[in-house]
Amino acid sequence: MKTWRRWIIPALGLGGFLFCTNFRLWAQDPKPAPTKKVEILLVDGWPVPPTMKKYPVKLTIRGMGLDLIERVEAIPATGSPILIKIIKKEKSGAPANRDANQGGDSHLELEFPSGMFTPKSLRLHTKGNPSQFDLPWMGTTDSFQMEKEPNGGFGESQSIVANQLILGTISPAKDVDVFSLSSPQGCKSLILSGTNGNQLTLLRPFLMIHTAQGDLLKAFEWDLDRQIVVPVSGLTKYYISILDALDSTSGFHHYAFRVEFR
Ligand SMILES: [Ca+2]
Repeated sequence: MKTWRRWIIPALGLGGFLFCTNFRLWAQDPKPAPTKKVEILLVDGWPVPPTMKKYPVKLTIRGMGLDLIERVEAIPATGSPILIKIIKKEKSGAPANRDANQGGDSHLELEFPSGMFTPKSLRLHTKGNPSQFDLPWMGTTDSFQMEKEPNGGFGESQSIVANQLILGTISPAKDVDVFSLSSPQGCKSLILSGTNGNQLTLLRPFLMIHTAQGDLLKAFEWDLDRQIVVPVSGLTKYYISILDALDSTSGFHHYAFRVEFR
């Protein structure tokens, strides 16, 4: 009896330990590996529809898990998806000292084929798991003007016209883009409009509007979704300067805006 008592407690203890250990292993085993997040965060420049550019159109997108992408399709407004060539896909550090949450952990370089189409969105396929992302393509009917460097001061400002989309990038380091335009007689307001929704840009635009005499009319940080109305009195020249509020620049610091007079 004494021998039985001497062994029963350690045996129960050992049994309990083995049960708990195996139970923990068993409980952990069936959990599937977590699906890696695939996300588009940034686009290199404003993605003008391929129908508006000289072919082939190249585009770099940055995001999370893009090195896992196996196939990319552009989804047109009508018709079948169009296969997009992947030139490069790899893990890479975020630009402009950003962390992966803002700048992604990987990038894809894409080449759009020739042909008349306007993508509405891009569909990215990882192994057996298509994920669809909407890229902010501008409508094909929009007329636009690309920024031309150098345009860093009043003296070398780029002349633009109202009611046209202006596309540019704050790069290289210390870049400032200055545009000039004239208001028509009788107008009372200069209206700046950006683009709605996801910008896919690192830029935090800081804008200044000056008169031809160099008087500062307005300086403001702009979220690009907000319409800005500045009272003006017609028939004069205005300068619009744009830079990054954080003094940060890269190929992913792009913008799009238009000016209207009323
Ligand atoms: Ca620039």
